[in-house]
Amino acid sequence: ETPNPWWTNAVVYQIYPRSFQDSNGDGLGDLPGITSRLDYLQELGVDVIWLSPVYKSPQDDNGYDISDYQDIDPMFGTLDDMDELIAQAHHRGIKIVMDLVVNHTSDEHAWFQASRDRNDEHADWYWWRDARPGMAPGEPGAEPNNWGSYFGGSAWEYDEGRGQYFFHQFSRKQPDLNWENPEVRRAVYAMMNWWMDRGIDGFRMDVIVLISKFMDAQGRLPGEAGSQLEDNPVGPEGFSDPSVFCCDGPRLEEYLAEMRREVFSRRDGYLTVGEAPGLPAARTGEITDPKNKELDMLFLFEQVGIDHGASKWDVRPFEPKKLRTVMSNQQNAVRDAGWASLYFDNHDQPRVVSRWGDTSTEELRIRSAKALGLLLHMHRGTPYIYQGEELGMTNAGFTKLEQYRDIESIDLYHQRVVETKIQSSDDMLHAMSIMSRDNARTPMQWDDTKYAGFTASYAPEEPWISVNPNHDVVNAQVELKDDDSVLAFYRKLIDLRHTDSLVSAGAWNMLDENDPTVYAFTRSLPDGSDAHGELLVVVNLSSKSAALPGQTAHLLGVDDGASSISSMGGIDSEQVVLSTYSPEQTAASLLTGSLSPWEGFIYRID
Ligand code: TEU
Repeated sequence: ETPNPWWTNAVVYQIYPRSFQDSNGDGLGDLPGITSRLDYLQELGVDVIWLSPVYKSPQDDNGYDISDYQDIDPMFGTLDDMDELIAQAHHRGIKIVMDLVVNHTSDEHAWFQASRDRNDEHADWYWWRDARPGMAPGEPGAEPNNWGSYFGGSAWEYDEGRGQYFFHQFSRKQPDLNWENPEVRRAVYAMMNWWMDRGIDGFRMDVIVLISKFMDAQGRLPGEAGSQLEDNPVGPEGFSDPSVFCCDGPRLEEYLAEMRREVFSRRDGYLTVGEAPGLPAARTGEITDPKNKELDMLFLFEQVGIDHGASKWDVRPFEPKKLRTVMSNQQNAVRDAGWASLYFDNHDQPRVVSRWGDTSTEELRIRSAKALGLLLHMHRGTPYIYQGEELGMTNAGFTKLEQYRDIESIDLYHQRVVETKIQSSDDMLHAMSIMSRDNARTPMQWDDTKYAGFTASYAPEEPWISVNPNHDVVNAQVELKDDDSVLAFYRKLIDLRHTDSLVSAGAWNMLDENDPTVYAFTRSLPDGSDAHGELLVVVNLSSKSAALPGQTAHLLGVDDGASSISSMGGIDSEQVVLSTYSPEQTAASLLTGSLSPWEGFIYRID
């Protein structure tokens, strides 16, 4: 039995550099700012930092549009600053994982600029296609097929210079690379090795499941003239959805295995996590099975889709049963082989305490932030903390279009409200206040000064996006001094993962799967292992009190009223390992069989 890899009991902290810490007063986060905050991260106890992109970029999609993979954008600093961050992080026992964005480059990348010349050696590095036969190039409707971009409009952009269209799943400044071309793959692997040799510890791979596209035997994409493959129907926005033809394509695992061989086969101590929008949980077992030597883990999207209707702008209420079903699928997919990532927050998702918790009072915000953190971290997998999640930071509270910065929110506002009138302005602005990616991108809240300590209060420049007004009470400075803060609670969760092998390695078993609001499960190791007993995790995911569900009550020996407790040796508050209330309050809840709002706890059963 090979020992579990180091990342099975590691915790990863995601930094969105633009919003983490500004060190030179330009209102933009930067690398020296991150380095100045490493002691905070070391004290929190995280093992790895995942850095969202800091490479040279026109910043059309906040750095996910890269124009030079081997240089740092001046807004963040220099390669020397990057080397210093790597050294200082390693000095504190923290690894650095960078964001690999190779499904697409920026249109300002030298490769793309060269590719615009049909005779250049880079001519076939992107997806170039002629206009539909019989149509004038550049005319509406002349696009090679009906595919739409995730950021609105057609997924095809006409390039006058080359006289052809190029494909872009994301913005028109993010042309998709042609992974069918071995030269593209070779160049990507060379760049990855250059970074690994520079001392980083792995990659988070942006939309990596989209790099292999479905084509017919002649290489024609679905819906293209003469293609054997039928396209999806055109939707209300006037375009068809390309995702099913670009997700988990026929050569994906071939490419992932090749990348593993070319970059990681002679290395150790690294971590690879692939972002997998659209990938069903069942595929995780294969792609992260160590035998297949592809990826260590994946970011799945089913849990961050449970409150989406036809689109994420069609917001549905949070239903704990839906969350339980999705998380259960993900846990079962890697029960025997492979590994799960655990996340609710990142730079693309609204903040979970606003999304699924309750921020109507400070007490409920704190309790629900702790409850959701405990729920996530106690599953089997590697937990990811997004900057500020450990503070219980909330959504931005924006009400006006001009407060937003994210290309996805702004471009889709125009597509849905102005161009196609799918939604009214009020509806879309309301949906954006709940779902926009900018909710996660307001500056990190360090203290209660004017700009929350993200940038100096005397800084010449305002932060690039507004600071949340609640930074006067929600900030690291105040929480570092409070043993009952969300921050202190996250530190305990991280410590538990480092010290208790039941948390990192224990099997996950669901309880009471039909309960509408109480989410319960156990973590246990096979008999004879070093950890004793099992851990019971119970979370009331609502702002109302809730009855202890049947299977859970039975496991605790409290299922037939208080009488049995005295005979069963009773509930012992000493066995409450962690609670969003006090151990004594939770012991009392178990005696009465009624959980308080957002009461979540871990109970050790010997
Ligand atoms: O996100 C991919 C992705 O699927 C997101 O666009 C997500 O689906 C959407 O934002 C939720 O509505 C990655 C990066 O994390 C994101 O920031 C980039 O915009 C995108 O890829 C393109 O690189």
